[in-house]
Order: sequence, then C-alpha cells, then structure tokens
Amino acid sequence: MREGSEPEVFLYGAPSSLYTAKVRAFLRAHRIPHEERFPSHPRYRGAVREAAESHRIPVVEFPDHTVVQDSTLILDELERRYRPAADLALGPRQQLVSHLLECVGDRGLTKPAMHFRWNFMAENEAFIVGEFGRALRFPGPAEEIERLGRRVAAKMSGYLPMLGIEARTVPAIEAAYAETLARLDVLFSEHPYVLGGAPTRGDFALMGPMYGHLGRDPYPLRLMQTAAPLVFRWIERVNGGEGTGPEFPDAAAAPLPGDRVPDALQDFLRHVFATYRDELLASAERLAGWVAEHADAAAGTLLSPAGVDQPALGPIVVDYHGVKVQQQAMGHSLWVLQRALDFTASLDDEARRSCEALADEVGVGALLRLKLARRLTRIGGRLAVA
Ligand SMILES: N[C@@H](CCC(=O)N[C@@H](CS)C(=O)NCC(=O)O)C(=O)O
Repeated sequence: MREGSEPEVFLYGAPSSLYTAKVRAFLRAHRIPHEERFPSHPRYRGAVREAAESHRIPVVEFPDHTVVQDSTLILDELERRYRPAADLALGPRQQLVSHLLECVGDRGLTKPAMHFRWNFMAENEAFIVGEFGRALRFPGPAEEIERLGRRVAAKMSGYLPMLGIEARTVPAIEAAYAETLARLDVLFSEHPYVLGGAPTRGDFALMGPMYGHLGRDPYPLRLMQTAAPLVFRWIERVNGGEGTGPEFPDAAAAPLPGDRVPDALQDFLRHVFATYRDELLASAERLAGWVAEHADAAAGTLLSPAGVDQPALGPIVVDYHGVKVQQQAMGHSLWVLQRALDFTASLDDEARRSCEALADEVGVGALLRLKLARRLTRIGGRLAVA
C-alpha cells in the first residue's frame, strides 16, 4: 500500500488461496492502496460475506460499500475503476489471449496446483495447515489454529477425486507440469510479462495457480525455483510492482506493439489447451445434456442444487496427455469461457479472422467456435441459465 494513503480496496482472502492471488496481483502490480484481511475479520463475518452472497474468497469491498465475489468479476470492477493503461492498449489478439489465460487461471492448471499441494504432505502439511488455520483464527492458540486448519485441509484435499487426481493420473500431471514450467521459463526469459513489458490481465489470472499454490507451497516452490527460476522471478515482479525489473532494462513498460503475441506464450497456450480444451468441450456437452433435460427452463433457472454455487455438471472422461481422466464437468468454467466467446463474437470481421487464426494456431479453434446450449449467467453468486 502507498504509505500514508487510505485503502481504496479491502480484499478479504488468504495468502494460500488460489483466486485471492489473482486479485492481489492486480492490486500490487498497479500499486493500488489496499488492505488485505482474513475471512475471520469482524466486518467480513458481520456484513461482507452476506453481501457477497457466497462463502468463497476472494471478496472485495470498496469504500462505497460495493461488494464483489468472484475473481473475474472483481478484476472487471477493478478495471472499470482504475482503467489500467496496459490492458487498454491491447490489440484484439492480445485481448483474446487475456481471455484464454483467464480460462487457464480458472481451472486449466488446477490439476498441478492441487496435486503439488495435497500429495506432498511431508513438505507441505505443517505450512498449509497453519496457513488455513491462521486465516480463520489469528492470533490464537496454536492448537486451535491447527484444529481449524486441519478441518479446512480435509475439505480441500477432498476435491482431488472430482478433479481426476489419482495415483494412475499423477505421472501425466507431473510430466505436463514440467512442460508448463519449461514453456513459461522460455517466455519469461524473453519478456518481463506474458504480453511484453507491462503486466496485463493474463498475468494476474495466471498468478492464481502459479503463485497461490505452485509458487509458495514448500514443495512446488522449490521445484519452480530450481526448474524454472524465471517463472519465480516473474512472480516477484508482478507481486512487487517491479516494472520491467533488472532483467529487462531496455524493455518498454507497455504491451508488445502491433498486437504481437510471443511465440513462447503461444507454445504455453498450445500445451495447456491440448487437454484443457477437451475438459471444456466435454463440460459443454454436459451442459447440453442438462438443457435437453430441462427444455422449458425459464431464464434465471439455477443450474446448481440448493447450496451449491459452482455446480459440477456430471462425470466426464478426458484424455489428459495420453491418460484417460475421470472427473466432473465444470459449470463455472463454461461461464468463464463464455466471456471469451462473447469477446470473439463482438469483433469486426478482420479482427475476428485474425483472432480465429491465432486460436487455430494454439489449438483452441474448435473451442472458440463452440455454441453453448444456453447462455450462462450468475444469480446471487450461483450459476444459472440466462
Ligand atoms: N470462481 C471463484 C472461485 C473462488 C474459490 O473457489 N475460492 C476458494 C479459495 S481459493 C474457496 O473459497 N473455496 C471454498 C470452497 O471450496 O468451499 C473465483 O474466481 O473467485
């Protein structure tokens, strides 16, 4: 926070939370005066959680009492209020990339993020249990922090099967993540940020998994520092609001000119979407199944059973780098994807052709030509058909 300035944003979240990392990165990179608070804060318990209509973090409250949950909607609101010059300067292809990276940050790297957190307990357990406990009760007696931390840890680690993370799939998850790190390391050896010399929305989205879990839990942090030191430095640069940093003294502090998308970033997207594309396409089929079964669902009909804000839409089988993975279809991720589809549809012919050519290049052409069986919306923090 700028010294002596009043907070302009209150961020309710936790250091170990994936989606909080995305919002925090925006606030830090843009040096916006803010105050981060735990969900144990009395204001959260007393008013903010109810206003957010969600039990999830991050939640942001502005001094005018606007409260927003969902990291994607929070970044929309922050962009509306702060109008970041770098994002406004992006060309259509670069904007498409920002949307694709928002999809990646949503669920495209969840498998390595959850695997490297929960399947390396010898290194991670004390840290992560403590982190969860402190978010709920700090300061407090050590036993109480541990008891609360273990309770949250049991819930979160329980998500592994529905994400398709099991002994049989772990080798593919680890091999794919090694490739992810390698491709990002090349990217950040050439550019300070994903699209050049200034951080943009894609950087923030990627910070969710790459920092929130993979860049600070003990085991994956060591892995990143040893296998991909330039990815680690990118994290420091974004969170520190470092600008182009000492590595790139000559880089212009702006996105690349001419709507250029670095080859190394295209390589990274091609790699992640080689499987994430199929997860999304299979999820879209599940949505189509739901729509067929609820042919007369009025606009506003919730897709989730009571109490479920981000519904799983049923089991899917996906080819994940050569291994068949059984997991749940992801309703919320289709809502994030819909934003990319809306963006492409809003373009004039020339820009759309250029974006579609890029999409084909990185293997997401079919995804961007997808028509969801119904438009999705969010009502009271829950997923619904529009
Ligand atoms: N789509 C939401 C996801 C937020 C989310 O799932 N946050 C996690 C912490 S990183 C959470 O609150 N989980 C609670 C739960 O799974 O019950 C966003 O982008 O903000």
